[in-house]
Amino acid sequence: VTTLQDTLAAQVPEKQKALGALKKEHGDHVIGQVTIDQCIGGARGVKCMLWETSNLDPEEGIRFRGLTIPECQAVLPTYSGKQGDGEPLLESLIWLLLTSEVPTKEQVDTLTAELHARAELPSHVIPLLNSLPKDMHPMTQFAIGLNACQTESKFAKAYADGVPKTDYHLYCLEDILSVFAMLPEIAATIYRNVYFDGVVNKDTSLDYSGNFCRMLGYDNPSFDELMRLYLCIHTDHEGGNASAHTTHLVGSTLSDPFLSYSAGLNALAGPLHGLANQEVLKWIQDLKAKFDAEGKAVNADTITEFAWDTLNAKKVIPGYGHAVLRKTDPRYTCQREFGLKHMPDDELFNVVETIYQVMPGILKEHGKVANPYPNVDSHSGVLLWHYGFTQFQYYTVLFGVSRAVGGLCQLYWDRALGLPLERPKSVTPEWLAAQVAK
Ligand code: NMX
Ligand code: MLT
Repeated sequence: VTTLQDTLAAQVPEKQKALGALKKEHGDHVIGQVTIDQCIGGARGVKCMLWETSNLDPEEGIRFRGLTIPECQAVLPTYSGKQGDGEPLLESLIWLLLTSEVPTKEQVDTLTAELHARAELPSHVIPLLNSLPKDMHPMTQFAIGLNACQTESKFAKAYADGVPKTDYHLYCLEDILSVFAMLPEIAATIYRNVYFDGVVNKDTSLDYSGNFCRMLGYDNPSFDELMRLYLCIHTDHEGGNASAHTTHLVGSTLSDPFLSYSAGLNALAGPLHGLANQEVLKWIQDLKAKFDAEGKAVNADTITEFAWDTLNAKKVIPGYGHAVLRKTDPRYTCQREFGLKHMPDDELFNVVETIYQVMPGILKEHGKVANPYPNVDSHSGVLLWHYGFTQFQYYTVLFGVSRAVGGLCQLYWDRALGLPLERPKSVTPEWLAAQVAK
């Protein structure tokens, strides 16, 4: 079986050569322009970052190394080993994002074994997590836990030992695999500490996601499948999203992968980004509480009333809108399909369906949003809730376990391709005014 390391070793020189030639021959080719709107408005649409692992089309949504989500579901190895029978394994997506190749089940099994073998946390980490206040947000605990694992960074040690920059990617790969391997136990320890007895049980005869479910305390094959789907679809969303961009930016200083992705987690913890999945569940619970108290049903009319209350209070509808997408997020669609298959009669699943029927019309009438359709976060929480995973303050941690894969597979290529420190130019308001006055 060809290992992940061998596959990458064969690819790196070719890619270095191709990128070097493109830069040398066409380095001054213009690929865009920047308006004052974009400069003030969060750099929407400004093309200034190289991203290997995925690309986001506003209409079609995400492609992982050229494959849509349904294509990944059709070709990537699953737990049973049969293509298309169940959800892809996260390990198969790691392989695809790193190498751009669809792995065999045998290759995926070697990666599963390697991740299990790397999973042991440094001895100071569990005591540290146990010492944190239970009311500290799980995302804060998660970033602390990962930062604390940085003592194990082979990249940081190699840099301190003076290895040549041409070898950085070898140590980066060591670290990113270790980060993937360590995240489930950090995440599960936080979940078990905050909501239960603190005990984390493992089953390493299972794949990455299945073992993670056991650590969290769930033993249900249908929930394992949900976790596989969940972890695959949240991995990557091209480079500009705040968590991936942060990881890339911090990594560009040659901060190691542990520190770089901890920074990415802090970006993910914002309510306009990953925390939106928590906010969606809170919104639905608040909606239900309000109309239960008034003796009214949750239906299209009451949802419409509640949505306008939210908008008139100058708050956002969580789970709707997107900086790039202009259609329903395919990550929403595949979760909806999972719900139709596994829980068609679930109460909250049907509330989300009704929200989907009315919300785009409301947001169009409101007239401000560029995209009135749902994003990934609009659906993820109710699927978890169905299995009894109701602690919605924790939901973003699951997103964080997954996003490590996109952010860090790219970080590997950042180092392999020798990408430089990221340092765009800022301008003052006076400079902008002077441009217009010219
Ligand atoms: N509800 C109400 N207003 C909205 C919404 C929404 N869901 N989405 C955008 N707007 C407003 C936005 O705040 C802005 O208002 P203003 O002019 O007063 O500043 C206006 O519409 C134009 O914004 P857009 O250009 O449509 O969106 P932008 O690219 O700036 O922001 C989001 C994208 C995702 C931050 C925004 O749509 C949003 O806040 N959505 C709700 C939070 C959410 O679901 N985030 C999760 C995104 C996915 N993820 O996992 O990261
Ligand atoms: C993501 O998955 O990162 C979000 O959809 C936000 C984004 O792409 O900007």
